[in-house]
Amino acid sequence: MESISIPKLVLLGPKRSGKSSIRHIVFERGNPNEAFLIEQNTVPISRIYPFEGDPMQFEVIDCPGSTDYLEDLNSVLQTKDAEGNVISGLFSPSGASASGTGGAAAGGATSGPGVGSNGGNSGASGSGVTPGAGAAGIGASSATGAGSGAGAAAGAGSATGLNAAGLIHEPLGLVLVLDAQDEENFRDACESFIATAVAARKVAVDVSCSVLVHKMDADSGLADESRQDNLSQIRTMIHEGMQREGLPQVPVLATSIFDHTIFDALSRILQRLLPHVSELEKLLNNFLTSCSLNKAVIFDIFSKLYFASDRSPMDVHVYTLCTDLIEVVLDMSSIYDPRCRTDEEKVERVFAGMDQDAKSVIRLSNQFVLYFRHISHGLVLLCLLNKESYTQPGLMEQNFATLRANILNVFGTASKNV
Ligand SMILES: Nc1nc2c(ncn2[C@@H]2O[C@H](COP(=O)(O)OP(=O)(O)OP(=O)(O)O)[C@@H](O)[C@H]2O)c(=O)[nH]1
Ligand SMILES: [Mg+2]
Repeated sequence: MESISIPKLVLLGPKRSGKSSIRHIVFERGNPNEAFLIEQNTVPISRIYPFEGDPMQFEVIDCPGSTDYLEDLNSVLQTKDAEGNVISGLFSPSGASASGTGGAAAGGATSGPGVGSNGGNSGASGSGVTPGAGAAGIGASSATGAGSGAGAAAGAGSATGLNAAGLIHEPLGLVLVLDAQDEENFRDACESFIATAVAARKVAVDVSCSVLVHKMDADSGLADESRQDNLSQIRTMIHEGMQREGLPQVPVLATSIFDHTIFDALSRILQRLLPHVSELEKLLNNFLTSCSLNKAVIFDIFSKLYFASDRSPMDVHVYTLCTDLIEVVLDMSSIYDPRCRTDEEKVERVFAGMDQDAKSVIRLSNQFVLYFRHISHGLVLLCLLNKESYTQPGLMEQNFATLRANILNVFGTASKNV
């Protein structure tokens, strides 16, 4: 089966920092109040979101808690031959023959089910993924079949242990999730992450890193002041580490599953990974000007993440208004349908009933109008505008028809380029 190249978002971090909660709450519409029920995972969990066939697909890999992120990355990014068989881990021991550029290095073992995305025994959208038995590994970790080799010191990211440059072509997002209360682990986790970023940039064409200082909420049991102190401590560690290694600075974002911050952070992170975001932003800017809008955003209706926005900054009030409207549309569309018991069923029914004319316009009690249109698959357009600007709905319809055609054109071009 031909594998599809889609961006990968890898969640790394110490045990219990909140990686699986983030995956479940954001990408699977989980209930934050039930996050404590989520079980610890001991193998990486890989899933494709939002849905099969969606024009803005990506893969999320939720790694088990650890402190050696280079090893984690090695186990989830394996190279495969033309038949999709795993032939090596990403980082081979230095003694192994890392063959030429673009070729999969032969250093690793030759068997073992794939981890993560699109191959091996574990389907891309399957549940658990088992670390490949044959992954070449780094340092002391499974050097199976690779012969001796000194092995790069785990976490050190030594170039001696790396395979050929440019091996990974799909955009790779590395996200370090830290528990804001876990002061003891901050330094080690940050250093291990920086070493991983150094190593990943040697083998992947397009890597972007981010740090989430997570559990920044009253439920965490830490006083607000201490949380802020920890946040600035982590910002300094990451800033200094990146500077030392000559790497570009990375965003360090405060998040919690109990408010919009985690959705906002992941929206921003995904916008750096997903294809066509800049084209979509240009189209939204033009639409905003031609219809005198205050804000125009493309959301994924299922996750409530926004994948593109006009150039004006997204603020929390606009985000909340937009996501409230999404909930209203989902509820109204499914209210009389007994088949809609779960959120997933609701969204599926909405898709089934949603055509290109699906639309909702809500006049708010202040001076604003909220405008909703379906674009394609789970993607919807949300706009905020002044009531005075909504005097010619016909013109807005016409402009939207052009916008939608242009967006579909962007996706059409996209699929040809894959
Ligand atoms: N207060 C607070 N607790 C959170 C938040 N996110 C997750 N938690 C809690 O943190 C605990 C650990 O969450 P998990 O998602 O299992 O953490 P993990 O990083 O996947 O853990 P491992 O699988 O061991 O690596 C759970 O009890 C969650 O309820 C948050 O934003 N705020
Ligand atoms: Mg977990």
